[in-house]
Amino acid sequence: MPAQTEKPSHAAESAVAPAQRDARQAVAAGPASASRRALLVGGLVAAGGAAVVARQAQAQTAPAATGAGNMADMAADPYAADTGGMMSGNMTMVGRVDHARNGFDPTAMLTDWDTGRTEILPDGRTLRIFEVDAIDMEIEIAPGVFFPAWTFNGRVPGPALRAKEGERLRIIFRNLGSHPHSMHFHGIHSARMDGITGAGLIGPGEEFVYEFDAKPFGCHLYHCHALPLKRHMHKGMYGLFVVDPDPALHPEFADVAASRVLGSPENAQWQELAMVMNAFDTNFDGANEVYAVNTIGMAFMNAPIKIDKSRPVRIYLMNATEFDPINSFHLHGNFFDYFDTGSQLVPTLRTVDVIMQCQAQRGILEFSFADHEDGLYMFHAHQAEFTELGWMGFFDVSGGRGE
Ligand SMILES: [Cu+2]
Repeated sequence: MPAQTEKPSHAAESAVAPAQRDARQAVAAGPASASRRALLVGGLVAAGGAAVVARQAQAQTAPAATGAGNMADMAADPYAADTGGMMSGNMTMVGRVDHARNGFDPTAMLTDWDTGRTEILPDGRTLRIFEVDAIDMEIEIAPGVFFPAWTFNGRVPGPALRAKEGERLRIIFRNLGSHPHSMHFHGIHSARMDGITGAGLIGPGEEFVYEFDAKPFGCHLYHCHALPLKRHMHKGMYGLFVVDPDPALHPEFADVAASRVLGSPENAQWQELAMVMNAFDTNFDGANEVYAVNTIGMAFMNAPIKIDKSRPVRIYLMNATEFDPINSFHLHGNFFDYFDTGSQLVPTLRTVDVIMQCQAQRGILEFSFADHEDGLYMFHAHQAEFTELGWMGFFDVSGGRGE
């Protein structure tokens, strides 16, 4: 396996956008504790033209809460800067990421389930087949901030795979990247299918077929298990793996189970969203500079998620953040029920406004805005630093179907 160090390499150096390099040099002498905040804000200032000029356009369309501050006038460390007008605007990212160039859009990812293709096995069971390729790709994670990612199917997070309890799953994995990779599924499978060395970890140009039964139902994680693990993880090699419960196997909660089966009539009333909390260490110092849901910092500030308040909301939430021990999800103006791991049909927590997830933890959130006024309802990590570095968004709640 090619050696990869945790120190910045020449390859990593060259992959960092010029603006980032300039910013890093500017803050190189500063205290380590200030570096990642300074780097990001400094980087955005150094990105210059596009980011700063775009603020004008954004201010015309962004919700009032994001009102533009004068980022260009800020010192490298925002906490050392004059705080006049810094309530929110100065801490947000300005400009827009080019989703078309990336080839994926965080908004589209919310509902873009990959259900593969199916065949019927001789015993009558469904065989569900997914195809996943590991691909090296540079992606734009914040306006003007580029990151040399390793991806599953050219997107970060990887495809949100979705199956039904009891199906046989076959995942055809091809490594088109430059390093050894694997797919390690959290769930139940044989040792031969574990995605570790000798069990489906493959080199560039190789292919492996993982096969196992879809169980238990719930909201699971898959990720690459090549070493060094934290590097492969944070490079973008993770995704949601959702197994819908089979209502026939859960007669006491058949209605609840049916509501989770993608494509069922009971499921149709729900607004289901796939959200992966993630972050990026853009200067390879072992700390993150950009935080997000579905990769793009502040994506859902720029494009609030439309919610029809007559229909309940269900979020499949996962924490794929490396380097920081925990991440969290906080909802404004509302409370939600939480199903830890999603592998049960009654909530493990009821009526909560914040849920915390450590690395690799995941679960299902359910809530409704049925009795609320229309408006923009914020959600974000409750680690304020994560919020300011990109992990913040709005639900745009309005009238309901037909209004
Ligand atoms: Cu990998």
